[in-house]
Amino acid sequence: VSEPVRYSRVDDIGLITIDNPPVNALGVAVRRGLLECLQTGLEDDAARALVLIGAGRTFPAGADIREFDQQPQSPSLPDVVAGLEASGKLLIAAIHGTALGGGMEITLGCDYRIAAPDARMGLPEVNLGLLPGAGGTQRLPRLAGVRPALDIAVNGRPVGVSRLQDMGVVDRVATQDLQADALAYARELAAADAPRRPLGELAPAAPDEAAFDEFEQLVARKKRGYEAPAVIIEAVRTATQTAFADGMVRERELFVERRNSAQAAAQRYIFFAERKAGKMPDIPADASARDIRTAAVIGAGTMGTGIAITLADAGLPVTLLEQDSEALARGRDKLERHYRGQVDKQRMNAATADQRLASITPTTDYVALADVDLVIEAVFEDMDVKREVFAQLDRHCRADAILGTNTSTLDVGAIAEQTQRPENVVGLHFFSPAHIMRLVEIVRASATGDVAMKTAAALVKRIGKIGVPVGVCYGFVGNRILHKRQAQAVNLVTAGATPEQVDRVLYEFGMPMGPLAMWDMAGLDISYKAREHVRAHDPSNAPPRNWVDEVVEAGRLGQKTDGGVFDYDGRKPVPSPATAQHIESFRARQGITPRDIDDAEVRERCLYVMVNEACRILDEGIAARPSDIDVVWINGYGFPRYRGGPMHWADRVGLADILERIRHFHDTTGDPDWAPAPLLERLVAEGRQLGDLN
Ligand code: 3H9
Repeated sequence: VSEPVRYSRVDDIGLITIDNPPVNALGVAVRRGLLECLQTGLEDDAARALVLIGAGRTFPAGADIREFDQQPQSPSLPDVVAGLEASGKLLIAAIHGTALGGGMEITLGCDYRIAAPDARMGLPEVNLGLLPGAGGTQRLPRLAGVRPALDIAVNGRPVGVSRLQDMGVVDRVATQDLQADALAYARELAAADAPRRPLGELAPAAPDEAAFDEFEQLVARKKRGYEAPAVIIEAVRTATQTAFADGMVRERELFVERRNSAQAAAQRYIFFAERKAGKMPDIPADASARDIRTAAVIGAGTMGTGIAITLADAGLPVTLLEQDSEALARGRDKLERHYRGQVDKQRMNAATADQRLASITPTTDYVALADVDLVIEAVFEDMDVKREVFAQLDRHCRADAILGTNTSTLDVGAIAEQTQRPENVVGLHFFSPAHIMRLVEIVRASATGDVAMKTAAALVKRIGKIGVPVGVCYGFVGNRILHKRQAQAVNLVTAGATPEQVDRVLYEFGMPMGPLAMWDMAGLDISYKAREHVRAHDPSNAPPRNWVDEVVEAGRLGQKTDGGVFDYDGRKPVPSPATAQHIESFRARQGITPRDIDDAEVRERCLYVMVNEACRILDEGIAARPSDIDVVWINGYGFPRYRGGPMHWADRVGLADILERIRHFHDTTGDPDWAPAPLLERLVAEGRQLGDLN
């Protein structure tokens, strides 16, 4: 077994190398090895200074997150950093890749920092419901000041070398080989008798009330419901008030409290769930993804242009096809507006924007697709239209090209049948706006081949999104569950709740917006048309009429008509007297006397119905594992990450309690949506949890 940390000497400089693939996480073996190698280096009389570097792709990307669910083992990371800081020799960190969390904190225990030009550093603990716990909240403000420390630790986003230099975190940038440059730098510092620089010996950081105020407001506005950000601010404030040793004690207390919190457990869980989501155990390892060098998008509407932007931003040349030149020109306008906006907001320089735009080639001719590797169709959601597109694609595209459809409701298998290559047809369900939302459901029809699935998954990862493989059913995983929740929102109002109450309860639970406001945003007419379609063509499955049908028929379609379920004050939903009228008259005609509905019932009905439907989805094999459903709902619908997703949350509530309420709602409403899912009944009978199926 190779040692995860090793010591060597290059002429007169000692070199400590951390070698723990894939990301040099600071597990217990690394922590022990670090202290041992440090000792060796200190005792090595021929070493005038020591350099600390990571092997492989990165400097340590942080603590080993898996250890947070286990008994802590010594030495702790704060002790390791303290050991480095107390070193009797000059210690230089040589940083490449992503020095994150504990990785960045280790560099703060060193005297000097040299970085590769494309290195990044950050404190992403906040994303795991934690605060930096190895001195980051105490050393960084002392080194860089309160504002940069808050920026890095509260936002949790890694920053690049030029900003790190401005902050005084990075002292020098490597010009050629990092290791060689770091050794030379160490030699230079030793020759100049450069002073050691232990940050822990500095006085408290200068307070910056304006920065504290600003970040407190930011947290209230943008991190609603999350506990860690405010704790990070508190820890940084401590760094301005107390001696270093006391600050470290406080940081430790806060860290242990956070590490043991339900939010941190949920956020850890979802960190690994997102990485597991793309893994498809049923696909043999020898099925390899096809190389994708060029792509095409069919349809230049909102979805199509969003997808084209995403592909172009990932460096793929894109052909964008529309049926006529007017539609194409409108699409082109959208793209231009988007990239101009990026430049205006300083997210991109003009040259990059021009280059991205130039990498999207508009066309109206399918012949232009003769040589593309992958196509994503994003035309109007209508089976006949899609069939026609796929017949064309089949005629013009290479036989081995992968053909994706962005349908959200149609049967991917039926679309695939239009082609001579159903094994190369796959669903790629993006969420709107496609260039922002991270989720893509990768839909596998019965004929979809392993190679198409692997290729789609690789592409989704490459464009920076999270792909979740799902099976074919109406609405796939996300929207199928959504429809059940929306129906409960409507039924709750019919029974006596107000739309405001339903939305408030779900907002307070942590959803970004209530179910009814969300519907107004999407447009009430879309689901209305779907209901009417079933009523006309499949009367035995016809959904009963509801008050939302009447709101739509009165011309209130949502935000786009300045009112739907709610009226709008700008973009803020406010109670609508017109909707109240529709609800009242609907109830009267149905002979329903409204009753008082408490918030607990709203919450239970909207959320437990999701759990029940998710269990059906799992039983049918539409989703591979409960954690995939959590990934879908967090990244596609804004389910609060700190609750870990509906499945993780359900386990915390207790499946037995949930099942009891589901039975109660079934008995009292007779609604088939409340028929207990067999999987849920089995799990409760066996005393197991959804998490056991991951
Ligand atoms: C911390 O440091 C606390 C301290 O302040 C205080 C302590 C007292 N641990 O993401 P990828 C695995 S908190 C364990 O696919 P990429 C990952 O699961 C930590 N495992 O690669 C995956 O495994 P598999 C603060 C980890 O290139 C494999 O590595 N640090 C860890 O897309 C590859 O990962 C963070 O929060 C870890 N820390 O992205 C950083 N990190 O192959 C978390 C990764 O079996 N990590 N793995 O599926 C990241 O953000 C990304 O992994 C990184 C690479 C950007 C580094």
